[in-house]
Amino acid sequence: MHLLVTGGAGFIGSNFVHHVLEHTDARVTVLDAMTYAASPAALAGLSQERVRVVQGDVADADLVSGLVAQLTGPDDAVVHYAAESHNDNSLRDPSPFIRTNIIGTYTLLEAVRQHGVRLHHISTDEVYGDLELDDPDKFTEHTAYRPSSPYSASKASADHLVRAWVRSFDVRATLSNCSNNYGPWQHVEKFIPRQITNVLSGGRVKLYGAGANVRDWIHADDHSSAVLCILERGEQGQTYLIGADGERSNLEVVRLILSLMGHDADDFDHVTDRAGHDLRYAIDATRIREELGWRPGFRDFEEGLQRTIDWYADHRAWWEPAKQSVEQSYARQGQ
Ligand code: NAD
Ligand code: TDX
Repeated sequence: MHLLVTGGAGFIGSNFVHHVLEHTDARVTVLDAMTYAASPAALAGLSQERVRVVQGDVADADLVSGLVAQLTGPDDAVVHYAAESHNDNSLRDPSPFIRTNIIGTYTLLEAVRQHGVRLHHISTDEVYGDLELDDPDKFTEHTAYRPSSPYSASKASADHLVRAWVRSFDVRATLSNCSNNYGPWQHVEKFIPRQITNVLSGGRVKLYGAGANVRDWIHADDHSSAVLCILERGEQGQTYLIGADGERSNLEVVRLILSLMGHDADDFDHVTDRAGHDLRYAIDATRIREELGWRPGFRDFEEGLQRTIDWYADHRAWWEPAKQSVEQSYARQGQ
């Protein structure tokens, strides 16, 4: 098997590359534009016989077509992670989100259509908008799309394009919408790494608004195992929601991080809330569990968080160069 993994130098894409190397005998080509969010270090030391890294833009039609044309085996596939991924950035400047997330996905769809190659498209639970805190129903594969931010609207657009290419052009594709990931190599702009590295660098923990917003946390390793499971056993044209029943309010997460790091759990700042801030995400992962037999490996969020804290404490040289400019940018927004 030969996989083309777009965005394979990012937080989740690089985790998937490691997962594939450990659990299959596949070869991997990574296509990544190496934006500010990429971590080439996350791919360092991997077998050069099995992993090739190509720096380039997923919206570059000639480049993408040439790479997709190399996927000639029956099980070969494109796994499409490449995206602009941070909501706060999409509120400051939506344009790269439109280009990468929408035009990039369109470019890839045209290439897999031309060459008859299978695609797995990586999406997010944010396409479904948000839930009330007391809503008994979680997101399912049948929930209507209701995205709130430029980021989630661009991901929703991409999902619609994939489904249209499946129906109109018989493109072989599967989709997955996953909940919030945490783990090693996540950029310090994101919630959990931001707070951990604030504590590690002597800064203050920053909670948007009152912190009542709920996210459904899953370890990136479990996202990767779910995607491989879909590649191996998923039904063409089908969508699978990926989640691990990890709902926590942001306030709970902040208090837990502070406690695990030996600080007073109330030693944080409330800062300006995010515009249009989604209240709650929650995934019902019944389909992937029952139809494909997938199960998450991480059962204890506290243990996964402790391991993540230890990882950031051990990898200062990786995150420190980005930390100051990220915090300056947040400070300009009162966050
Ligand atoms: P990330 O920002 O850490 O990584 C994105 C990667 O894509 C980077 O390596 C970047 O260089 C690359 N990239 C950006 N623009 C590109 C372009 N034009 N061409 C080629 N490569 C480009 O993001 P992530 O958190 O790893 O998310 C990966 C995917 O998973 C995204 O599609 C995201 O929407 C989805 N997702 C993320 C989460 C989460 O919690 N982080 C949850 C569900 C779904
Ligand atoms: O400093 C912060 N303080 C804070 O309270 C930051 C950066 C965030 N927050 C809040 C906002 C959210 O309610 O924490 C929550 C999580 O924020 P993010 O890490 O920015 O994630 P979110 O906006 O939920 O989106 C994430 O999950 C879905 C990923 O970034 C997306 O790529 C994915 O699609």
